[in-house]
Amino acid sequence: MDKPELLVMGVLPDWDLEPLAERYTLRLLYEAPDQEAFLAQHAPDIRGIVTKGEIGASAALMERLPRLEIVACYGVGIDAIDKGWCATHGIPVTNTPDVLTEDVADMAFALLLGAAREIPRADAWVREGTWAREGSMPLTTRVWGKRLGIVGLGRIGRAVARRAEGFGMPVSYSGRTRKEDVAYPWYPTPAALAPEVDILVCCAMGGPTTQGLIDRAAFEALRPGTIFVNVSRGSCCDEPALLETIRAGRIAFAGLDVFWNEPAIDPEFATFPNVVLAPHAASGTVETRKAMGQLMRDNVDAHFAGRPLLTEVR
Ligand code: 8YV
Repeated sequence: MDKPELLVMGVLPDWDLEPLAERYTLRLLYEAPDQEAFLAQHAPDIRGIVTKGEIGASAALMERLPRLEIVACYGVGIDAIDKGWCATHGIPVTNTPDVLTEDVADMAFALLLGAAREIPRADAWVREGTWAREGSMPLTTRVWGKRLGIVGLGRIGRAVARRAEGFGMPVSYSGRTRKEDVAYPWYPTPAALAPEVDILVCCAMGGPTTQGLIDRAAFEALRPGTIFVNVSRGSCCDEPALLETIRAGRIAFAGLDVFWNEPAIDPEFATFPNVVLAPHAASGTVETRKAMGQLMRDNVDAHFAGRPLLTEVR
């Protein structure tokens, strides 16, 4: 019997491609020199899409796949997948929750510490011989014990909160609804949360409901000297307002893993010495990426074997 054909939207590690290729015919869109011609040739036979958080799948693409049965996302955020189109057409969408939660929370703290304790500067200070020439580097900013606010207390937000407790930080959060199972103070909006904290970490999910969630009012409400971290989606922020707030010095330090225009981000971000940047890499450890790949493949296998999906997005 012919192997089902999968359209692979973005680069995946060999440890995922190889086992997939044993059971499926893989059509690697990202390798096609002419994607139009590639789709014209293969679209009629594609039965599954394998995509990534930051790439997704548009209605325009899926409209071209008459035999499409499943969209499997290698990532937890499915904001770039047209879920409405999938629902209308009865196409299940799967993602990879839980397996990446702790790494993303680690990255939030890595960015927080990296920015406030100025780790990139410290590294350069040693590497470039400034230490030996000029002595100690200037003092940095304390992190532990400061008030930490979380925008979006979902799985990742809660993992950030657990770490914050270990750092002796009073935690509060904003979200659409108050969570009954936590005692942290709740604020209905980021603008209400902003003036109450020293550190603001964005962990909200992406998509139309959170676009521009941390708006100009929220950035303007931050206390001067706030540290800002984003490990969710660039779209959750009013990015011009974020840039303005950094420029004005109200945000003293920022650690950013996500941006509006990835990977061609606004070049102004790279001009700030008080901002630590990462290339949407919060889930990017070998261990977690292997677990994400396994879960993505298990979902695809379950679908084609007629078994229940493991992590379907409802
Ligand atoms: C990416 C992510 O999917 O899980 C998400 O929502 O954004 C990331 O984990 C990852 O970069 C894989 O491409």
